[in-house]
Amino acid sequence: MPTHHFLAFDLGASSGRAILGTLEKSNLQLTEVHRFVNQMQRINGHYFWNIFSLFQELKTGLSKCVRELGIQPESIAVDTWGVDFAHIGADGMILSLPYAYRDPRTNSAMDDLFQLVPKNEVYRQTGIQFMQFNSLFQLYSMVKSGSSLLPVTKQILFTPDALNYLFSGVAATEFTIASTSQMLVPGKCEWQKNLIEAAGIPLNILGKVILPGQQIGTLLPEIAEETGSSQIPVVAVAGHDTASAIASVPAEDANFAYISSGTWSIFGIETTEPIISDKTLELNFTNEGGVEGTTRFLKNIMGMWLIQECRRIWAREKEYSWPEMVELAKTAEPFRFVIDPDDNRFLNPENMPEAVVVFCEETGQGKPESHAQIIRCIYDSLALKYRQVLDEIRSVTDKRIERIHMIGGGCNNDFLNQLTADVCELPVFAGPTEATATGNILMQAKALGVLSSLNEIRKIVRESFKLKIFQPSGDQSWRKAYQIKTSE
Ligand code: LFR
Repeated sequence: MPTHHFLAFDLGASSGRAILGTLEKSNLQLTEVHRFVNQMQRINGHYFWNIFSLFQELKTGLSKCVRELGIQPESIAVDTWGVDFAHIGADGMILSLPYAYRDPRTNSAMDDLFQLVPKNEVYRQTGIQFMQFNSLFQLYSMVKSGSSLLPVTKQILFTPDALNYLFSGVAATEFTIASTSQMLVPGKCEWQKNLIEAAGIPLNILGKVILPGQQIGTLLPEIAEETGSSQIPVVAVAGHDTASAIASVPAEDANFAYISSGTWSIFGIETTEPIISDKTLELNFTNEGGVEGTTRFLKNIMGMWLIQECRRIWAREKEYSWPEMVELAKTAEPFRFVIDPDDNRFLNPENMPEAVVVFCEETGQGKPESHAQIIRCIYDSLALKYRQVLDEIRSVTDKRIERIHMIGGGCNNDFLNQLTADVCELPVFAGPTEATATGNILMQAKALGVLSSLNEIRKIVRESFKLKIFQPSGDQSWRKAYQIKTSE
């Protein structure tokens, strides 16, 4: 097999990267070509993504790959966070900066929509976890507030689709990212028409949904010229970052759960069919679309966001590195303070450490006084939340779960990996760190006919990356806190 090169653009809520994947036989090597900061922009009291500067950064990534590394990739593909979308006008222009999902405009949108379509009905029709920022509620809030943007929108494109569009001129809507909208029929490339119409959202702004793993177009000539690239294929991979990450879980069999650990901790299992019942509604599980006909049955847990935000606030006085924060946590008493990481107050507070302290005080636990105690509280609470979600999954499926695959940037955190193994009482297999870019790259290889199946993708991941295994230590000190937490 000749050597193949693919360029992945992986955008997260706090950073974006261009990563080159070099595939030689069954060995994949990654090279970070370009990295840049991403940040919500606060404008007129609202939060937006600057899609135009993001696009510029992606072009820089491609140009560096071609001009500095001297490598012409065979294709490019984009993955990003979920739910957000750009508005395309009748003349094909992107009409505004896309709103960012943490914008408060959707604060009451769920309750408002449930007046029109009851909550259980929305769940039955979509199988998606209720989060106020799902595209369904974003769009409904625009309908309700009489947005001036919606009437002039010809089509919406989710973030990866919008970037693909800027690269290729082709407006395609990819299944995994569309599934985060809460507007698809569960497990299908089909819009849930009645729900969309009941919400007053114009159906004609939603494009035909296509499966991941196919070429949608080629690089526009002017972009090829600007970047020095040839007119290579633009591929729709699993456009949702989490779906790309899960495609690269290095599992040999099906008996695993995964945690995709980044700004969010995404805890779930892979299933062949959506699981939708009164119980999964009550527990608020989601059924997002995966690659090759799989469903991602999972829960979004507010993950490293809590740590990132503490770090941002404390940086006004003291800048901590990530490892320093972990070392600090180790000095504090375990399981002394516990929060619910998914409490709404943590979604976008002005001051995260203060929000954590107030939660502890209001729940009668006293007041964490030091940074160490706050960080320890967040890590302990995440591990306890993982255990809770694991128990919930076990209560709704009979799937065997023998180990947890921890993937994504957060899997470098040995402390949290061990804590997770202890509290979940399962071995934790950590790696790959670059799960999302890996899934993106290997799906490009599949789209171009170099690879043929998800099994083959996962075999390459196993052979290319070294995993670290954390065995449960048997320490039971978490149990008391877990009992208090689950009987709240
Ligand atoms: C992770 C992620 C989650 C999604 C959240 C918001 O980056 O994509 O899966 O729920 O961001 O879109």
